[in-house]
Amino acid sequence: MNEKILLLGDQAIALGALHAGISGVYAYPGAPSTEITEYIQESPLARERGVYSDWCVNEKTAMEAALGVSYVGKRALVCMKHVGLNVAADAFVNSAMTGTHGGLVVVVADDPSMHSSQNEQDSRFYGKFAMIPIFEPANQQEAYDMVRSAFDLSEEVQLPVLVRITTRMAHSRSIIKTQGERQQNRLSFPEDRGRWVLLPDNARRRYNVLLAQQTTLEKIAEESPYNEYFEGNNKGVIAYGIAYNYLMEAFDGVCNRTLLKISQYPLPRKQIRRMMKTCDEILVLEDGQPFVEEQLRGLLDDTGKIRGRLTGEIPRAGELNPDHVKAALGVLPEISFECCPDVVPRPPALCQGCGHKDVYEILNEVIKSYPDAKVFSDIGCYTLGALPPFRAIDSCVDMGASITMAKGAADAGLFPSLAVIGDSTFTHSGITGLLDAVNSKSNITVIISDNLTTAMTGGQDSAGTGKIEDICRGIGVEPEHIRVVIPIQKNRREIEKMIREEVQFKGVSVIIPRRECILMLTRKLKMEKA
Ligand SMILES: Cc1ncc(C[n+]2csc(CCOP(=O)(O)OP(=O)(O)O)c2C)c(N)n1
Repeated sequence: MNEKILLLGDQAIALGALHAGISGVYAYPGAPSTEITEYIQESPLARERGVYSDWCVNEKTAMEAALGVSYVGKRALVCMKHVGLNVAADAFVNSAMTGTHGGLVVVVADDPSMHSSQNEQDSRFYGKFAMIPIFEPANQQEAYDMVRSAFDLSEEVQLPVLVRITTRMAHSRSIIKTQGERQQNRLSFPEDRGRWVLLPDNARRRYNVLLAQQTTLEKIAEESPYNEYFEGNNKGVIAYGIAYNYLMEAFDGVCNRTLLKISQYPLPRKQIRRMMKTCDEILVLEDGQPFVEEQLRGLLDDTGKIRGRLTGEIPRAGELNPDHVKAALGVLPEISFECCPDVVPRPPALCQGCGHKDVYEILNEVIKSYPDAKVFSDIGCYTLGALPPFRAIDSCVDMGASITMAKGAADAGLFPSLAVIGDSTFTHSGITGLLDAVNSKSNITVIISDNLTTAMTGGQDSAGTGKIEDICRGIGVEPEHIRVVIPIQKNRREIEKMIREEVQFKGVSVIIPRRECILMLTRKLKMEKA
């Protein structure tokens, strides 16, 4: 049934995947990708069709589970934010070596300008690195359509396909015209067993297959309906993904320059060569890093024709926006997308009634007695402990790094060396670091600030709920040094004493202040009342 629905880019991808006949979505939350999985989790169609959609412990487990689905012939969608692909990278790159059986599509949402991220890395590098096809939608309709095309291509070439989007695509809405609903695949098994066992002999054979496939993939991209060439004057523009949308906006849909719209990679070399021959200057518009611009310029850039982020026409860092495109084309903006200068920026803050606040107040009190104390922390709501009034943490690098950095610093002689990590981050990547610390008897005090949810990304279930003490015990933390407490002002003295005792203990200790996230609690009470 063809319908017209208003959807976010993320939701368009979710619906596209459901209509393309997925059997499961595998994901760990992270802005701006979270809404894809949430849409599937709330979809009556997904429920009716028994589509699997629980949150995974991290992006790597998500990627591997999806590869398992593909192995048995069914279609799987994997979703994550860009930094999640660093976590999933081992499985992701090697899935190009095994190849796929059922369709496997990996959606990665990049966050240029770092609206809610630690960096602005561009996932297209990973797609090229793994040598798999990449799709990059120019608008929400393409996002919807492309997911099906990506599943089709994945099944045709037996490779995973990367769909790369950026924040603006993920989080803006447009009307989508849907296609019909396709059935899920039946269970079936790959014929070539060897390709799934990446022993060196098999891996070498598979790598040659992957290399040989590159010509086919380029040919497919060359003929793709998502890549289009429009004849114009001797000034050329190549626009990738959402940049094409901004370009059309700049010219009200009518542009007299020679245009190349690219939404499918590997790069269609013939079309680019054609533009190189006919145009004196080529402006490269891409949201993210100068991934293509760098390839086109080459190391020597002796043509001087290629313009973009590297030559200053577009700012080197940050999200691309319609203003940048207009400025680069010499078109004056009518409305500006820059922030209104009169709006005073408000730094984010921990909520009133948040348990993390009590933890930091008490921790700061203890730390006053230790001038050398360092608190390595992690990613979650509790990262806001870096800001005033707390200024309680010294680091936030990548998920799980709190425990391992504290271990390294303690190994190097720091005392006291503390870590503060959230419950979801602990199960995502903290567990293995804690095992390292236990094995080497490092002298660290770990605070797992447990609010029973993944609050930062909107309150998804946290994989460790009800299991954290058992996990710590299982890893080998001494039971008398795993201490649970409720972080409320009434318990302030008790918690302070507890932290002091555990700091003095020479070895690994874990303190678990546990109190439900105030937002989740309020939401739950409201629902109960309703
Ligand atoms: C590799 C990676 N995946 C996902 C994210 C997005 N993200 C940021 S914090 C967070 C989890 C926070 O949950 P928790 O540790 O329980 O802390 P809380 O926010 O509940 O205080 C997630 C999923 C990220 N920054 N990096």
